Amino acid sequence: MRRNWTAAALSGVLAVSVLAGCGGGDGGNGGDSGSGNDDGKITLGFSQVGAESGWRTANTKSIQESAASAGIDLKFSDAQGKQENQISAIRNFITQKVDVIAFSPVVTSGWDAVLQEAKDADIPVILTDRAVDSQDTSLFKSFIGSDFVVEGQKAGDWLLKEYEGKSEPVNIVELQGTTGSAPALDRQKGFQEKIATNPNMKIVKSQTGDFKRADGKTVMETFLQSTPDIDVLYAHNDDMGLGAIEAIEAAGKKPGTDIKIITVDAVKDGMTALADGKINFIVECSPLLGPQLMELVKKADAGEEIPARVLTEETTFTQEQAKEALPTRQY
Ligand code: GZL
Ligand code: ZN
Repeated sequence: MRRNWTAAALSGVLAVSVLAGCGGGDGGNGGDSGSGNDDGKITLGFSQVGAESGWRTANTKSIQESAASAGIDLKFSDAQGKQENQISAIRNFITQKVDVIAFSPVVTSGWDAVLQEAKDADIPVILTDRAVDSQDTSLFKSFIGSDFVVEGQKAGDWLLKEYEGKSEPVNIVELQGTTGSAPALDRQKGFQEKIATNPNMKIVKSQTGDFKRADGKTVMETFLQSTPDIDVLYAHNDDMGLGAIEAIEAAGKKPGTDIKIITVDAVKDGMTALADGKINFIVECSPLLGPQLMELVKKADAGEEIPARVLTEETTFTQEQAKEALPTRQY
């Protein structure tokens, strides 16, 4: 239900202003009947990346639960990691005349055309979790998500402290997230700029594991076969780190001791491995974006201004902190 009434219209004959409000206000927006439910509820079309990791599962749960508790009618689509599926889902939402569209773009580029179509249909779009590289920021109302460069910097800072005052070479292998995705690009950038300040540190291998546990395992196996002395693994998410741990143990090495491991996310499985000493440090990336997203959706539907950037609160965990946090961990 699009509510972009002006105060004047509201003070008029409500029945007329409701119709006029829907057709009038910002020069006509096709009204609210398009989304097929005139029960006054907001209809939100959400296109999710997929179900590739524990983080994604927790993120989906947060969005679905918070839509329900906000009384928002959620049309949810899972793209199985494919951009073309997200683009067609967004086109479907436009055809269905949903009130608001939100999505987590699997990769940063290739969105301008479909975002322009949503804008032409006067449907506000909110980006969640991952960003796009569109230069035209009028194509979306807001981006709510983490600063992945900062996450990479936090990982790098911990490693610099870990090797402070030591002089031996530090050979690092890196499991990158999905190629072309904002988290993979920026977590790599943030980490690299930090370790560049220590000449002993070198990333000797770097390859994508697509944020998936199975891929993290197979890529780590190739790293172990080709690189005799690996001191550190930096994995862009817990799931790939957990897969790598299986490969490290199969090679007869102790994860967290023979090879120090840093990951990002802090989902339950990662935090458990951290508490067990198999991971050394985790940078949190909160998936619980649902409640804040629904607030933004309500404002966007009402035609209110919303902040262009909403940064998620998140922290970091050592092994000790993981032991304390685990019992009350929501995801
Ligand atoms: C980060 C999110 C990433 C997670 C991965 O906000 O996009 O995608 O770090 C997930 O676990 O697959
Ligand atoms: Zn070494």
